[in-house]
Amino acid sequence: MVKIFGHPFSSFTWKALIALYERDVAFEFMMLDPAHPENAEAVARFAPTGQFPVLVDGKRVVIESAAVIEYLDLHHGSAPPMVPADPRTAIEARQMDSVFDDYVMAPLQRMVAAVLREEAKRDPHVEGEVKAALDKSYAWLNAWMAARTWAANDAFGIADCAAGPALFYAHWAFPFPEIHTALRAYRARLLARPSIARVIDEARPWREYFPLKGRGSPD
Ligand SMILES: N[C@@H](CCC(=O)N[C@@H](CS)C(=O)NCC(=O)O)C(=O)O
Repeated sequence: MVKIFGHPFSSFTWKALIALYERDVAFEFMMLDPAHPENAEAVARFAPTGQFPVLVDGKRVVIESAAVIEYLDLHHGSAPPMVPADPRTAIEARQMDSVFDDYVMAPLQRMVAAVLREEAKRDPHVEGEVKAALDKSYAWLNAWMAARTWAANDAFGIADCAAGPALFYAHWAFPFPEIHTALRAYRARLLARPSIARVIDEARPWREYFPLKGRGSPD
């Protein structure tokens, strides 16, 4: 059985878990928390900076959420792949996966890191820069989603696995403007998808630890 190292409240762990649930793959969850220091030690060896999720399948170790999803497509589960088999079609799936990781999750992670820093060392420019970056991403994504149900290729796939956690947390911390109706509707569709509803539910016990929790509403 594959092992997944991660934490139930971590956005990139969600991304891998959503693919596991979509493809109905059995797995053992290797919790990264103070009660399991051996798991953190393993991840520190596996990944360059100890980031997660990490998948271990026998002797094979796969790091990076997108690579984990592509590995599952090839080796586990019988559902349609999260990255289309045709490389021409796969371009849009990978493009949109990167858009959510790089232009939604990355600025949000920057903001989280900024507020976790001790007050005297905080950079006062981060909030404005993050908000400006997210405003651009939200406007672009709202236009992109205007005529779409899912983010790429008219089918649920890797881009939606990335979008679920990215848009869940981003809207919680920096709510989408009311006028972005297509983006709001897409987030609602993502939250209603059973695989995504499941990761959201599993993460409920840790909600109070979200450092940006006071700004908006998660649901
Ligand atoms: N590019 C990585 C990003 C992974 C990532 O940022 N993981 C976060 C958890 S959501 C993490 O490991 N945070 C702990 C740390 O940075 O030390 C991926 O796609 O897997």
